[in-house]
Amino acid sequence: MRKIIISTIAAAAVASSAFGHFQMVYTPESALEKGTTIPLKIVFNHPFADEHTMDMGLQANGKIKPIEEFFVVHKEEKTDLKKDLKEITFKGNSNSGKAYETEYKARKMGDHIFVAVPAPYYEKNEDAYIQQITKMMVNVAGAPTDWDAELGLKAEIVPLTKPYSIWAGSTFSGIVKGDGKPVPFAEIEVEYLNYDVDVKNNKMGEKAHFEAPQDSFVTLTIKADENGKFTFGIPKAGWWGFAALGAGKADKYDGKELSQDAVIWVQAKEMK
Ligand SMILES: [Cu+2]
Repeated sequence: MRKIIISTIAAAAVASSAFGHFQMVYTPESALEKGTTIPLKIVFNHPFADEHTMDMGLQANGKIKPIEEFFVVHKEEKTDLKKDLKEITFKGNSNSGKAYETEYKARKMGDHIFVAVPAPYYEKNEDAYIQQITKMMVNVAGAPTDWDAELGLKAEIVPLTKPYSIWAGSTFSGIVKGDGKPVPFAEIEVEYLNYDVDVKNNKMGEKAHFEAPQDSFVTLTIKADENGKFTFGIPKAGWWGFAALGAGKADKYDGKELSQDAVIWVQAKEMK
């Protein structure tokens, strides 16, 4: 019991150092009618307020480290996509950041799970690193194949709800895992992608969709239960990001504190 109390406090300490950062792996549409080529943007920002776009892989010495891994899993087969990535500058509403893009031929029916493992990012304000291991998936033609797979990532949210078929007003559930083990009482930040993404020009739209009535609504915080499981009610259609802070075991990098987070993106649709 004592151990649990200590780890809860430790998680809270990490939370304040990594507030509202979200690694995005973005494509406009996750539930595709048929096979097609889709754009993918890998951007590290704050999706609700869009007040800061981070340079992915920024180190304490000011250098940029390239992304560590980017791959897709389809019918249990892993395909490397890192070699296809192009470096881009992505323009947010207050600054620009170093990011990546590619296109992917989502031809085969079923689920295509994208995984990005960025190099740790140095957050100067907190003198600490953040590494957000991120999952996003698309489905072609409706038949499920891989969506609930556990991929054995160092930090991972395993979905219990199909991330591409969620009605607005329903819920999303998942299990937070670190090195394959559930993370009890994991702290999870939840943010809404509050702007359109201009995939042609690699920039955020200028108009926010919703306003936060108070600061605590910008980055919502929920906690997993004792088995690492959580459920969140999705109020509106669009993309929602979940970041389980410090879910991974690694807590040091380059002689500094590291928060190794598990991120997943889900897309809800309006009933109409
Ligand atoms: Cu930031």
